[in-house]
Amino acid sequence: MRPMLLRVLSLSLLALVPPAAAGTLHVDADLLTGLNDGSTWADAFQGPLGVQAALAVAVAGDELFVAQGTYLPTDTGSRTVAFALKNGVAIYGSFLGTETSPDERPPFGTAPSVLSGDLAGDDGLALFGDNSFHVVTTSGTDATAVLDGFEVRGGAATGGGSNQDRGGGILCTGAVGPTVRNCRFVANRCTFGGAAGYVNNGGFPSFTDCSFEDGVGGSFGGAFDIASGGAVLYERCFFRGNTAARAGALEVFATTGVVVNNCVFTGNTATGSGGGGAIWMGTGGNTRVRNCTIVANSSTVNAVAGLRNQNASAATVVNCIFWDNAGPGGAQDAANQVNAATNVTYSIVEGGFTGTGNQGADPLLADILNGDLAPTSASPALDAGNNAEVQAGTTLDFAHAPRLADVLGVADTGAGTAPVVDLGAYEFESVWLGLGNGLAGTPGTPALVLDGPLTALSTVSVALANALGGSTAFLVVGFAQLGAPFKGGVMVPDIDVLLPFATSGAGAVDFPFTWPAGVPAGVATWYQFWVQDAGGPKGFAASNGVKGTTP
Ligand SMILES: [Ca+2]
Ligand SMILES: [Ca+2]
Ligand SMILES: [Ca+2]
Repeated sequence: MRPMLLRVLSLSLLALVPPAAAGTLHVDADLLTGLNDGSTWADAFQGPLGVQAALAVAVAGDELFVAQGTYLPTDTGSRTVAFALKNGVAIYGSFLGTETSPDERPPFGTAPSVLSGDLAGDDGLALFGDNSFHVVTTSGTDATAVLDGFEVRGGAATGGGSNQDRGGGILCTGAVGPTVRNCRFVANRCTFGGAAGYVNNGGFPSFTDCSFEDGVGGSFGGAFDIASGGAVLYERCFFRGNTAARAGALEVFATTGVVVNNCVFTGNTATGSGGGGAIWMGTGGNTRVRNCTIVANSSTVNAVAGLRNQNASAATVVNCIFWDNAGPGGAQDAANQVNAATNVTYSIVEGGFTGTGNQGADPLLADILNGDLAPTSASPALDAGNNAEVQAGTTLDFAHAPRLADVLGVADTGAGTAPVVDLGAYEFESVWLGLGNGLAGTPGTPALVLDGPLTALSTVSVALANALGGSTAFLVVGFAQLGAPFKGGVMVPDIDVLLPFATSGAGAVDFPFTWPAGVPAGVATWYQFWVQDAGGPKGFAASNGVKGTTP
């Protein structure tokens, strides 16, 4: 190719490329070689200021891939500088530094990327005078501003300027709504409210699979203080070890639309007369607390150590567990769990509580002392919730197991059609779980029950009932869950094995088989019968799906 032609070609190619094309910007705090331009892992932005260097050039559509290591907002010592989220920019952390997609990252916590406000690196128990007022700020952001996979620590909102006394971890002032996932906010502090985060004036950030730990919250909200905010969402979040005068973990003040779903609150403390060891909500609003486990929180002055509601008249609490929350002197009566003004239904409250579906019985959690708050097989929380109050779109529980699962041997005492939701953040993980999705035929909906311990060479009994008599029923077995539309219903198993059976005159199929030896623990299989039945929408009826998991 002649030089002139090459030059013309190059110019024309340049004209086709936008000046700042969307792409991936790599960051690696510990890298010492390469071009420091973010183009690849080998040429990643380097050093503790690498995230800020990448953010400075990031445009909408960009993704930041940030390797493990500790990152600071500034090296000038200025406490007012923060990591400012940007619309259209997703910041992914906790890479090993070789991956090509966020999905390839190791489990969160394996290789943490830390956004630290401890500018002098000297925190210990007392040295916070150098720390950033806020670690993360969100001015002007919507849901396209994403923070995913970071530890956010060391924010110290202890200043006297505007908002400098609130939101040590993340500040959400105004109608901002960033998306925060897989983040661990730890050891943040403030003097006014919201050690991990402060939300006001219509802010609607969402937090999914996040934890808020060891926050020192000043007056209001050891983890979060929401004041006149919007539809803030906490989904599968963990609040532990936070402290404030009012609202040990979460304060919701004069705010409409907050949803707290599938969350765990434990070891939080309110130290003032406002109480609310885990949660305080007040002054209007319609906060919905759903499927939360609120256990072993405390209040040292006010009586209410679990959830205190002061005039949040439209707030509701459903499918929750309140247990071992301790008021002054360690008292653990009903009044120490939730105050009487609160609308609580389908929940376990220690000491009992007036409301439909409520129970006062011990939830029989696995090991409260050591922090295992999942229910055990005898727990009254199993299949005892109200399906109508399961948050729309929720498919997973706190532990990422199916949120709706039927414990086959346990009576459904809650409201709704099986599978009925359990109380608390965890759905019980039985060897056999019913997953619903039956499809009615001529006699109604076929019912499938599998039983047996799923140990080596044990017997598994398979029992189909309420199918069309004298027909053919296909047992579908899968090594994964499909959950796809099929013949007017839902095919639950991914189809790996298909076995035809003749149904009895009464519409039953019963057979045992021997579970093989050598199957490791935690292996799941899915089962469902599809029955030839002209009474079904497309010539078939289906049983509920069943999931078996080896112990
Ligand atoms: Ca410090
Ligand atoms: Ca259940
Ligand atoms: Ca059941």
